[in-house]
Amino acid sequence: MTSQNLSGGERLPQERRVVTEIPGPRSRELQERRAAAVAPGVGSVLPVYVTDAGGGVVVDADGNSLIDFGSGIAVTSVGNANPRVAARVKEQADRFTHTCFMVAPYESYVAVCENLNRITPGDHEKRSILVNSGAEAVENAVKIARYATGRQAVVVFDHGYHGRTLLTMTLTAKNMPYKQGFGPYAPEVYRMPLAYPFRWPTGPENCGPEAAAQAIDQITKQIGASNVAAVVVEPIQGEGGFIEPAPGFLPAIAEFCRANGILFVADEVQTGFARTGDMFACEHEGIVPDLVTTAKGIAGGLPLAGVTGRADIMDKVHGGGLGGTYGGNPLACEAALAVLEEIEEGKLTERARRIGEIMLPRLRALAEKHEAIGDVRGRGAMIAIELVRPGTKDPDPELTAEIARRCHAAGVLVLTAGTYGNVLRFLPPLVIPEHLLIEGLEVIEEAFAG
Ligand code: PLZ
Repeated sequence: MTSQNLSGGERLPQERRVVTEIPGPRSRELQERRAAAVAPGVGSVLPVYVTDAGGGVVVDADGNSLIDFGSGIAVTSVGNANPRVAARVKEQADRFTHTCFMVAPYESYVAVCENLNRITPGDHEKRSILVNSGAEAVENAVKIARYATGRQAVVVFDHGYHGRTLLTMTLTAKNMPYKQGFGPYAPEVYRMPLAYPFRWPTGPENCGPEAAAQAIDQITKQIGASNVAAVVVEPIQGEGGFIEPAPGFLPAIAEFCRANGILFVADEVQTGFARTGDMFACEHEGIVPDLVTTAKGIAGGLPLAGVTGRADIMDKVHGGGLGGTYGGNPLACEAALAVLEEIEEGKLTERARRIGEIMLPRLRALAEKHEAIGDVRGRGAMIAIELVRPGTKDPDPELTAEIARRCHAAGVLVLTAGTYGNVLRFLPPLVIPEHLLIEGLEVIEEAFAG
């Protein structure tokens, strides 16, 4: 193929094309093969088997071309198989694929860390480490915070998601499917109320200050501030249902942390790299975290993640205390350098904002027509609607699954989320052509019409 210099958008027709049932016969055949080989504990939102993807579409083995409103869970923000990413990875693969940075280092790892130190919030001196997954990043952030503070307790929030390893599963709020049967969980993890505007008992206006006061009171009374190493929080809860904490909540928590020697860890794994219309979601309320965890959108689909933090904290850990065989793999680092160029040159924060400006008004208009839509929220290209039983705030996960099914059948790949499974979330690639974004919205509107 001569796809080297063509973007996915030019290489693949940017169209929704449904030529079989979804999943079609070829995908169903592969699904049968999979059932005999792959453990069923690993799920798939939509078992169409992918053969190609780029721009705003995912193409399957039956020749269907789906509009991508998922980006592989907020990963392929610069487009799938982005040509600059693909070229850099190919070029690197021809030179060397691995040395292990802990054995013999290479420049691209350093360059990725320099970039992370430059673009994460705050202009203080920073250091970074690279690892393989979001969970590993969060796990390392906790290790570093405990080391630097000499304290043990970690505070997390309702509706939080931080990964599937033993520690990060413990940090994660939701039992099914993440925790059920996988205990016992790690000790010294404490969960606090989150400022969830749509579900705050006294209304969204009071939510930020009240939730912060409750959380701070509980931390003080139940744990003791001086025992807390870190507060770990997603600036917008991802798997928890794209909950934007009410204004004032995060700044109040950050301020409390600062006053009590607690490290504020922003888990920007899902929200990072231009997704929300800022490079990092923390910037929205001017928060400067002590540590930031990143992954997903950082490397266009190559497995890479990072922890970036204040130099005085990061410098404390003894040499050899952090690492891993593949952390900062050279292919992934080259991909990340290409992604950062694409984001900055392509002004993708602006693209993300534009996506939000198109989606939010249309979804709000849809909510006017359908009582089942209780809330429309999100920032930039991280947008969700929460579904409830009409006239109540009771979650409606069945309708949510049904709407997702209708979208899938019509060739739009949407994801669900939420503690109650009643949130439809939209994470289009930031490079999605506008006509596909609008067509995807039309399909969602039709799915609600029945
Ligand atoms: N922190 C905020 O969103 C990953 C999980 C999908 P990994 N979210 C997608 C699933 O069901 O496993 C995530 C996140 C936030 C951490 C993580 C973990 O990142 O790269 O999946 O380990």
